[in-house]
Amino acid sequence: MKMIFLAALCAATVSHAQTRWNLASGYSAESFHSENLGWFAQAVAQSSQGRLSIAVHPAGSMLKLAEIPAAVEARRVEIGETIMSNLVGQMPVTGADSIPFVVKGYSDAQRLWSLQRPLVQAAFARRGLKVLYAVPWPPQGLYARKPLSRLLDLKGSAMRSYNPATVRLAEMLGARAVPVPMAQVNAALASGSVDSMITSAVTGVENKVWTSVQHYYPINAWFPKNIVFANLAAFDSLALTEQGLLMEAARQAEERGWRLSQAQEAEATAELRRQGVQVEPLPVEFEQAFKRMGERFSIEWLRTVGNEANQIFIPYYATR
Ligand code: PCA
Repeated sequence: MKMIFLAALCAATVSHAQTRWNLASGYSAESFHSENLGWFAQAVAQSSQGRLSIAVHPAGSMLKLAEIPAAVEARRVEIGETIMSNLVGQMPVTGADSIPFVVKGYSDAQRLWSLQRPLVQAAFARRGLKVLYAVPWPPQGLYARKPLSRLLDLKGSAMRSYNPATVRLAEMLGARAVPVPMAQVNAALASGSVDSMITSAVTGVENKVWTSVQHYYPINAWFPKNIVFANLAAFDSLALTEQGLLMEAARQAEERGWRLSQAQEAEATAELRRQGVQVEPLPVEFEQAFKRMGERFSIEWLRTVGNEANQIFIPYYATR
């Protein structure tokens, strides 16, 4: 009898216990992704009435971007955010995010994510990770110091890279890939160590690129997503109610994040213009040559991934 009473007491204590988690992100605190992480943490704290609280550590203040996935796997931090396509080496299916010229707009990006999500969830689960939500960066455009008229103009230039896909593209273009974290883009452009780069309008604005770069070609090359994920064992150790509240907050943060991303695309492109950056389409021949290169890129990726890639792209093109 005493035993039963004690067990009941313990259970009651556990369900009222406060769980404090940390969340590591490598992107700047001002970025819309980080703002959304703050919203997510607050939503969880509110809905769980403080039983689960999440402290957000942006801008690499806890862990650098590249260190985050392994740290969450090892449960050194309970939640992490990374750019999904960075994980293509360990989880090839995440590479669907940065195949050039496949996704043409936000609704395509949504469709891609809904097809990719079950495979991504399974791949994360195999590494002991629980997917919470994913939000895209605005579409990726091409920035250049000098106006571009043909693909060859990029040959021999220094091109900033931020994931394996941008490294491979630079290679295909005959350019030199220079890895630069997002927060150091401005300094890299100013020092002349980078001549061109593919990234979003919003990243251009955050880095005030106009001080060294005056040309932006909004080629909508791809819509890479940031993914937010928890250590699976940590997730499983939460009470079922908290698990549900966490997933509900994640669902809402995902919806909210997609809306923010889309709003940022328009605002940031307008800001680039206001700051004197010439925003214009690529010359037609350049664009065609670039798209052919994109096709070569996708064939390479399809070959390395095989069947899982078909599971995404056969329905993707069938429902277009
Ligand atoms: N900004 C991030 C990733 C994609 C983007 O738009 C960066 O440039 O590193």
